[in-house]
Amino acid sequence: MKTALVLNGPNLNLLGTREPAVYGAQTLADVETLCRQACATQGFGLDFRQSNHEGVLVDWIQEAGRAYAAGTLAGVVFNAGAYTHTSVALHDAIKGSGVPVIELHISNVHAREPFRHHSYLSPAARGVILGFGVAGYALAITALAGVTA
Ligand code: CA2
Repeated sequence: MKTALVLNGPNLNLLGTREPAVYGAQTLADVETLCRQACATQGFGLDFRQSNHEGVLVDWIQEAGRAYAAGTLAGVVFNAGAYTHTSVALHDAIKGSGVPVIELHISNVHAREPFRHHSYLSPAARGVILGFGVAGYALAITALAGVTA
């Protein structure tokens, strides 16, 4: 059974505690449950992680590249949070890893402040899903099932 790695970046540990109008009322634990169900449907195991630290996220993408090359990982669903809009390091990590990454955003970043309109991740990502609330995580896992090398 292959694994889907779901990575969450800075402040996503606060999901469900503030800004429900933007991000909804579900917590990150709820999102993990939703992802587990979507993975079961696709025949994937789930590895679900969150970090507030850019370097940790870089390490996890590099680790994902090794697991993908070994054939144990289907790919990565990545909500990089605000690092989406700032991080050349995450762009480079995704490109260098060779692992298919689906960029995911809960909100429609293009309908928000201009500083959220640019993503350093999108050019390195296999695809992007945004604006569907936390349901987007399940959509991204379904999309991973259709991703081939
Ligand atoms: O829409 C998304 O998923 C974002 O990646 C969320 C990031 C934001 O910086 C991106 O522009 C879009 C922010 C995540 C912070 O989440 C919070 C949730 C509840 C309370 C406070 C922050």
